Amino acid sequence: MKVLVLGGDGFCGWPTSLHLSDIGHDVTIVDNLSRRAIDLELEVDSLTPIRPIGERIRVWKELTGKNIEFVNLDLAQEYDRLETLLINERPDAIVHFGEQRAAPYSMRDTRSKRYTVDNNVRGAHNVLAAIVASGLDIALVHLGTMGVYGYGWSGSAPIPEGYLTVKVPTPDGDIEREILHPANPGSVYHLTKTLDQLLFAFYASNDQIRITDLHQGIVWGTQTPQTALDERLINRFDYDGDYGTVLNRFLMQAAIGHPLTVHGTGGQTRAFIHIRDTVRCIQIALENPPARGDKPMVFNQVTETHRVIELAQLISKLTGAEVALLPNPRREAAENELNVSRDRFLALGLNPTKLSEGLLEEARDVAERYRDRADTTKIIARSVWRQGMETSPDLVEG
Ligand code: NAD
Ligand code: USQ
Repeated sequence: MKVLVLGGDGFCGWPTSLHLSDIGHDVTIVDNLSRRAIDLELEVDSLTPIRPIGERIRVWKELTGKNIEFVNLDLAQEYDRLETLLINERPDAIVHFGEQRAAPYSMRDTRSKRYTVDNNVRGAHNVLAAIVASGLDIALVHLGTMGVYGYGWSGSAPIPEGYLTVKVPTPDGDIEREILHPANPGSVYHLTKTLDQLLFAFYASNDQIRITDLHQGIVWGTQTPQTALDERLINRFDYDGDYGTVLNRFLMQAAIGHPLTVHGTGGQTRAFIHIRDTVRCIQIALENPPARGDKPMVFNQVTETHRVIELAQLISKLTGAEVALLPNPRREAAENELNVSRDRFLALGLNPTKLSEGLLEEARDVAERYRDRADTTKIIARSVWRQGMETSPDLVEG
């Protein structure tokens, strides 16, 4: 299958590109390298030493004989080039990772809010419009987020995969309707994913585009079998206050002897998935597209749920790290339950990597190994959801 991987230089996109290439697909990465530019803007670097995209692709070819093409293109700004690319390349499928994905970055200031909306919503719409303009039957797999559902809705009932069946009272009695699960985003970034959902619903209905939206939980881990082949293929590992996600941050903090930065009480329950399972899920989604005319197919791409404080305690037990309870810079429920349906991927053969299996390997082979590359001034999350919520750096530094 010919596959375009949009955002294929990023944390999820790079290992997915290698995995798809490894199993025989013809992969072209499309990326404007904006994530690398944001590292420069934030004056921070991946904990792991990631190589330039050209070198990554050359090394992959040297080691495996397999070719990956790269196109430097801005999905949000360069519509005409995108349309021409689809017409020339005639891909069977597109996997769309190419969005600004950090909630804290999206809440930093007015500029980053506007950038996140412009980049993500325009990019997603350009992809859809270009598929229609190409006249080709290209299946689209998009990376959404568990955060579209929010964290206060379901109580003990599991969050369904995308859609809810509701009863609407009418004078003639109740009628049943299937609707998109109500959106409840917790950041401007998460808001863009809820807007994407409406774009997908429209284009699936109006133009019969085959669309799969993967509501992924927080990805942890770094390496896949392919990125581990050579250090020059290593995946990125974000640990800074904007892009670092909670579990990888805790692993890195433990490795350098920094207290684990729990926001609030740590009663927030979130969904998690290992990067090795992300790439398998993308493969499964590509192999099982919806039919033309179907509504967007939604999968909840998660394998486990945990409270933040439980993760901190687990890592503290493994490593002896201290746990620090910090004022929460975000506006989010202090505690929540999270019960998620995730039957589809399991039914299609996903065999998940458990936290209990992957954690030690990650701590030893990545966090410990590259600990000297850490810049400790970048650890505390400084982006606040509202004025006055600043985390005092004195609590953990000095
Ligand atoms: P990332 O920032 O590491 O990668 C995104 C890539 O897209 C980067 O290489 C970036 O340069 C590129 N990009 C961004 N805007 C672009 C544009 N306008 N044109 C071309 N390229 C562009 O992020 P990631 O962690 O790999 O996440 C990938 C996708 O998965 C995102 O859509 C994210 O919302 C989703 N997701 C990620 C996680 C996670 O924990 N990392 C969890 C759930 C969902
Ligand atoms: N948290 C801490 N301490 C930290 C960092 C985070 O307690 O040092 C808490 C946060 O306050 C939050 C939870 O951990 O309650 C998760 O934060 P996160 O930064 O790990 O994840 P989040 O901001 O939700 O975003 C990440 C990805 C995003 C993806 C999302 C999936 O960056 O792209 O969409 O996970 S989900 O959370 O399921 O919506």
